[in-house]
Amino acid sequence: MFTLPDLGYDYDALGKYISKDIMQLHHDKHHQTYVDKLNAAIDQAPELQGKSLEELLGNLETLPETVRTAVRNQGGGHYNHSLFWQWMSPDGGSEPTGELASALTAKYGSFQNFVDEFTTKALGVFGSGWVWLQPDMEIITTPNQDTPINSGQPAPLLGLDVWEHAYYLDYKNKRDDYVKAWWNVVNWQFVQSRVK
Ligand code: MN3
Repeated sequence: MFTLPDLGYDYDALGKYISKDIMQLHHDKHHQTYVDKLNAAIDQAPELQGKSLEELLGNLETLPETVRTAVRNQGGGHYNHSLFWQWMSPDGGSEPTGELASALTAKYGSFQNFVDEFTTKALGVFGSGWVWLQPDMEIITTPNQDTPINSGQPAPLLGLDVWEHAYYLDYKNKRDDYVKAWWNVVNWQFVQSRVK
């Protein structure tokens, strides 16, 4: 059985950047639904019980066809959101330091250039999806709840949810304002902890 992880901070902790209403809806309703539907799919394929989310998502083609799409979508949703809550913090914002800062500067010329490029990719996602910073410092996007580990890529260092449910209550259709605000809550310590 998969379970909904705690946020790790209060619903209103991200203040003016991402409201309590969004955090409650996003965590308690959207994420909970991914967990519930993932568990329902695993119930249909008992041989998958006990497998980790990484094992399931990293081997989608080996799963029974009857549950493959559900695991991809609901399991991906659970995986992505479990990380997403940790990628934000009331103490977030500012810039990374150390090895990560050096790697980003080496790749993009400056931290601001990285932010600009990530933002451009976020605004370029058509419909629902995610933007990721990968360990090789490439920025990639995936549609829906797809996640880099589906396609055998390493786990992302950082990711941003650009589904409308992540911002519509606060920002309506203005994804650009949401992405701009989100940089103020990025938990660079957690991102850095994922650098191997
Ligand atoms: Mn979401």
